[in-house]
Amino acid sequence: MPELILAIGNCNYSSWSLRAWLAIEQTGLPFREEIIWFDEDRDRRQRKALSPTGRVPVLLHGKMAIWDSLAIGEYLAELAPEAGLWPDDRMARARARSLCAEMHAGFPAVRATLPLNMRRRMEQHREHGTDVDNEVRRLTSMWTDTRQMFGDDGPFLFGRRTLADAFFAPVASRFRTYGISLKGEAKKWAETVLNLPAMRTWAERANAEGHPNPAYDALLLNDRSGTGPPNLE
Ligand SMILES: N[C@@H](CCC(=O)N[C@@H](CS)C(=O)NCC(=O)O)C(=O)O
Repeated sequence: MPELILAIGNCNYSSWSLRAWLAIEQTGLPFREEIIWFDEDRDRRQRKALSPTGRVPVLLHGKMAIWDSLAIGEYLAELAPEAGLWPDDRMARARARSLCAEMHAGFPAVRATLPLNMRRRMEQHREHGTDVDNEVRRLTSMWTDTRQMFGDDGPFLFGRRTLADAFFAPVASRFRTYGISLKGEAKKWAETVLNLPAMRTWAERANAEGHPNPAYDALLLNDRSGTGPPNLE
């Protein structure tokens, strides 16, 4: 099989890279990483050379480029069916796909207001606004309902670990960063995912990698004056 290469951005800021990385890590397949630092590639030149959208993540496999986290997840699920990236049960699988699709297409307020910043924590409490609050309610109720309906066999959304956990893992990290507290099943799930060895590894890398983005870091200081590069969700 040709080598798998996953191009990603900064561990600290790139939530979509984290989703694809968790998925490929779950497959156990050997892969190589190509890191493209956002601050060193402001005009997207390196990313455009690899990815038709100029965005990461992109998975390179032989002559193929597979871009966009959802397509990457589907490709990896086909490449390594034994890894169980999707649940085995058809109804559970349909629900997992709905959840991933909703995450992929939705939650604009959380994405815009609470960007991933794994190594930082809010310095003082602040209200995030109605749109964020509504999305937080939707996220926590979907995690809770899914755990209650499908979570009997383990601590993840569908019991054992699937792509759905990878898709929401960056949200659990955002909630920790921005001081959004959780209860019950949602809290237990978030703790499970944040303590996954793979998540800890990614967080350690985020701590060590440098390449700070002052505009994003300023959001943690209640200073909203900075403007970050586009779409660093
Ligand atoms: N829908 C894409 C989103 C990819 C995306 O927006 N990636 C961000 C980093 S997390 C990016 O490359 N931003 C840089 C840019 O837009 O120039 C996916 O699911 O992979």
